[in-house]
Order: sequence, then C-alpha cells, then structure tokens
Amino acid sequence: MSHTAVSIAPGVEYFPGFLDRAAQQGLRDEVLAILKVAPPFRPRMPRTGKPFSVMMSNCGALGWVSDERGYRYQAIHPETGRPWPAIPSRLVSAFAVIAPGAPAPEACLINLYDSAARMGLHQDRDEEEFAAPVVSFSLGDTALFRVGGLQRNAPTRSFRLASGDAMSLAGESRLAFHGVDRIIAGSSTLLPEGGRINLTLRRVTKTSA
Ligand code: MD3
Ligand code: FE
Repeated sequence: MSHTAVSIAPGVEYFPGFLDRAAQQGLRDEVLAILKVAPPFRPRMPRTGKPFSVMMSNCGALGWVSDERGYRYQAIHPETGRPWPAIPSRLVSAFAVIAPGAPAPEACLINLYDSAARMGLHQDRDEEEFAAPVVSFSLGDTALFRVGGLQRNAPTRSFRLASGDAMSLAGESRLAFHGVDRIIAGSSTLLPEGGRINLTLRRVTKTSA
C-alpha cells in the first residue's frame, strides 16, 4: 500500500487518509479499551494549575503528564498509579511506515478533544531526544491545526486534520510552534460520542548510537 506525503514545510509531512476506515475503526476500539485501563485525566498548567480544555491519557513505557509541578514524562498514570498500557501494534507498525529507521517510540500521548477543546500554540520540548521524528494520527472530528516556525511570532499555516490523517515532524520542524484552533463538531461519525482523538508517538530518551 502506498501513501501520499504532502510537505507542509521543511520537516512537516502530511499524510491525508493514511488510515482507511477499517483501520480507523480498529484503532478506535483499541484506544477505547486503553481508556478503560488508563482513564482520561485533565492536565493542569504548571504553577497556576489552570486546567487544560483537552483531556489526556497515554500508552507506552512513558506518558506525558502536566500539573502544578510541571510538564514531564512518567511511567505511571497520575491518578491510578498504574503503568501505562502498551502501544497497540498497529500503531507501532504505522509509525514504522511513516518514519522508517526511526528509533522505536516510547510514548504515545492520547489527546481527547470535545467540540470546545483547543490547544494553544506551543513547542514540544519535554523530550531528551529531538533528533527522532514525532508522528501523529487523528481520529474522529476534523481539527483546524496551525503550524508556525521556531519562534512564537513567526507566520503560521493552517490546515485541517481529518480522521485517518497522519503527520510526521522531523528535522528543523521538530521544534516548530503548533496548536489546535478548533474542532469541527459533527464532521466525523467514527467516535460514538463525537469529538476528536489525537495519538502522538514520540521518542523520549536519547538513543545510544
Ligand atoms: C508540529 N497535539 O500533543 S499533533 C501535542 O492535534 C500536540 O492533538 C496536537 O500538539 C493535536 O503536543 C497536534 C501533530 C503535531 C505533533 C507534534 C508537532 C504537530 C507538531 C511538533 C512540531 C510541529
Ligand atoms: Fe504539540
């Protein structure tokens, strides 16, 4: 099976419709099962404790969490204290197709958006390893996504991330500012209760050469 890669900016590759409907349904079912074991939690901003509008969970050896103590990766769920479930093998395989030769992902952040949720412009810089690509998959309602440059005030480009779309971020765009401006409610029938799920796979620790 071949996939179309659209280059949005140097290092930003967009793969529209990477997952077909059957793959989206299979992945949806696996993610919903993960959320039974690792329930969604609401992250809070460091210092202020202001809640995010996005709910989160994780799978993989490490999960990203955020609270008054800061942003970090940790091996256990912040509320249950249990290890994160494994990353579904279909997701590991899809990662390997999109990022051949990249070190195996250690963390899969699960972002859960309802129709009012958004994610402000930010950089992903809590990892020790910036050389490895970040790969993301979208399920459910379409998001209006924005990606800019290495400085917050650089010009941005907006595009839609629909159910089944994948994206890879590598090289000079690994530290680009990006965010989700809004969710287009009712744009997909994949999720029983609507909304959007984004799965982002990352290498966290340095890979020994
Ligand atoms: C562009 N999530 O979890 S995924 C995040 O749709 C995050 O939930 C968004 O930003 C979401 O940190 C976007 C696509 C993505 C991920 C990492 C990037 C885009 C990126 C890193 C650099 C530039
Ligand atoms: Fe991000």
